[in-house]
Amino acid sequence: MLIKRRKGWEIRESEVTPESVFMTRRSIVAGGLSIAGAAAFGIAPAFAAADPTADLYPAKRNDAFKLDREVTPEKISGDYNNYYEFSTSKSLASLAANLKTRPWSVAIDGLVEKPMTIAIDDLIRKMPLEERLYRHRCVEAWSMAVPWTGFPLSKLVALAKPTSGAKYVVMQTFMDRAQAPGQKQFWYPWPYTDGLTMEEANNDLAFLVTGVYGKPLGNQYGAPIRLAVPWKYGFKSVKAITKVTFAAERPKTFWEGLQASEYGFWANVNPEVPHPRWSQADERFLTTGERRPTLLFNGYGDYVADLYKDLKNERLWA
Ligand SMILES: Nc1nc2c(c(=O)[nH]1)N[C@H]1C(S)=C(S)[C@@H](COP(=O)(O)O)O[C@H]1N2
Ligand SMILES: [Mo]
Repeated sequence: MLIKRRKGWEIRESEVTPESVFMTRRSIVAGGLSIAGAAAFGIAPAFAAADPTADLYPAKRNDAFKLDREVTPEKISGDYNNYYEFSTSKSLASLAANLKTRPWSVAIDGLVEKPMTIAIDDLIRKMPLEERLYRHRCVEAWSMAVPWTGFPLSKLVALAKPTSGAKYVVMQTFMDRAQAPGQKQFWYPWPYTDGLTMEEANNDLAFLVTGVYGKPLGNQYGAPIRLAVPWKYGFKSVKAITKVTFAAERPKTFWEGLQASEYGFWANVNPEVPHPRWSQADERFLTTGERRPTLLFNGYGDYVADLYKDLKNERLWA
């Protein structure tokens, strides 16, 4: 039997969702703007139109999470990223745009009732998506504020059904040297790995992100799924997660593997504890360059301070 299948470019515009993507496709057709060029301007490249979950965005905003500043414009946050798999420079969106984010699956293993591998679109559709305005503070002192869309990490923990021996949740980024040129640099301890205690993972603030600015997540932000733990320095927020492992032991993280004296497991934001090579007293807004005093736990102490009250002997701040 002959089945007439429409080619990708034959899809009617009305079937393609977000307006910005539609606009981008048109300007590509009309103006010959390249995909890499579009990505460099922080615009979703044309093939993002194929995101199978695009209909879920924008999700309803959860108003419990308030900002004390303006949202950072997408043009700025989308062209100033840390993603060492692609580059150690910040302007890497056009490189990250090359990552194939479908098909994609997330393996859940370790100390769980039943290990599983779940296709990303099945996972996203199982979860209650919401939008949250979060601050983000990099250990390098720059900061931004963005509207993430996603779901609480605690919902993934519940899906995974960890056994009582599980004390940590470990998250790992994809590993593919052919797609991620940075991974050819063998002196980095790839794959990128970080983790949280079970209590941290179940805290309401710990958020798995699948979208931003009311659209599916752009590759430079860590598509198709990344973590956001806004009371910690940004390096804890693992991008492009392919594996979530429940473990009895504290994991060795990517940054500990590189430089344990400077980047520890806890990495909670604290203005009074300097990085060995610079002060953490201020943060610098990406939008304006304005400096402001850093807040303890990046301003999220009401949510998380209790997690640490019995951990006085731990190096909680770096
Ligand atoms: N896999 C991976 N995840 C990562 C990083 C990285 O290099 N690789 N950089 C981290 C750092 S240092 C920060 S500040 C944030 C940056 O997130 P953003 O680019 O969305 O602002 O991602 C974090 N997650
Ligand atoms: Mo960072």
